[in-house]
Amino acid sequence: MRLLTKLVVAMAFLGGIFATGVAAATPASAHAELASSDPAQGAAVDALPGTVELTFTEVVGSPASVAITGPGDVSVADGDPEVVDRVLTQPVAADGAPAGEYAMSYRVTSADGHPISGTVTFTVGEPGTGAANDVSAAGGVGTGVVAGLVAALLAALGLVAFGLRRLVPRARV
Ligand SMILES: [Cu+2]
Repeated sequence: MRLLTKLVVAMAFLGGIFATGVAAATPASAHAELASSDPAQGAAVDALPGTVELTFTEVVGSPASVAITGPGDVSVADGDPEVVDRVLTQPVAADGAPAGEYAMSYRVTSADGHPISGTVTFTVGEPGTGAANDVSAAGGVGTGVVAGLVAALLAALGLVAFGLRRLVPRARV
């Protein structure tokens, strides 16, 4: 009977961890998030494009701003961004821009009035660095949640196994 009780407690524990993980993975609010960008996060492009685009999961609006900085803190955003529906377009002063790492730091207003912001980084004119394959920052949140869930489940299973190992020899005696 004690074994059964412990198993029930273990199952409830596992269920609790699973429910917590699902709750954490569900978006807490409905405001817009960055869906994609051009250049993409971690991309390596041959040359700085004349415009950059940021596409969001929902309609966004003003106030909106984008700062694009490159090597030596050079600023290449040229004028104000244009926001149409879910897409923000920012003109870029690309002529003579140096090669290297660039960061696009955006700030837009979600349909519910909340400001949202973030940074997309990419590399200009340095092919062969392997940076094009690095999309970890864009997709990292979902992967992190899954990894956390798996780790929690493994830990819980370890506790159950530990409990069974302690119980089973006693039951055989
Ligand atoms: Cu919101």
